[in-house]
Amino acid sequence: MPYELPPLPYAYDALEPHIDAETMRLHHGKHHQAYVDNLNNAIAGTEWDGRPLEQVLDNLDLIPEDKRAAIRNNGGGHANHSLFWEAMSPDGGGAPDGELATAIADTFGDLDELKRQMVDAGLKRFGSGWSWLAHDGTGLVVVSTPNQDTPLMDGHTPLLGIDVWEHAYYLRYQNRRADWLGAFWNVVNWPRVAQQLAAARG
Ligand code: MN3
Repeated sequence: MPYELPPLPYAYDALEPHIDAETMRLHHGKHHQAYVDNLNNAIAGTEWDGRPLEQVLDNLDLIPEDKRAAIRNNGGGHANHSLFWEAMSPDGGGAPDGELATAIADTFGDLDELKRQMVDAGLKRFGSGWSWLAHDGTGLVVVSTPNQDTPLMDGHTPLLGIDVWEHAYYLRYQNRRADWLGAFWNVVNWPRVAQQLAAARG
């Protein structure tokens, strides 16, 4: 069973004006599709074909060396974008509640400090990568990863990732990554982030 591009859970123009429809169309339909296709091509014929992606990405050292880089980059790309689409919503923004709000307050003091740390992590990521809120097994952490690396590769649970590849923002924001990182909070889907936290805590 090959990996598949998940349908976008809203229309391409649903996140306007914060993310433009053309960016969404290319990002989902071309970039993410390419990660899926390249992952399927790389993993075909290995014992890892069809395994849960989280399991593959947490065991990269066991992948045949000639396939490892392609599976790392494209498997990571598939996992990262699958969560990214769900972690945004046309009804997003605002503030989290419940256990997620409590965890953020306990770890960061308040939501503004979490945002500040994630924006900072995204701005400091040289080149392409992601800014993350993750659960490391004991609590919440903000980290950034290069390329399509994911906290899954460290056995951690990604709760929320912001894509800072230029393809995520360049059409609307050009070189202004800080503007993209600021606008993102208008579409963040906190209930979906809370689901990830609940899963991480088992
Ligand atoms: Mn991307």
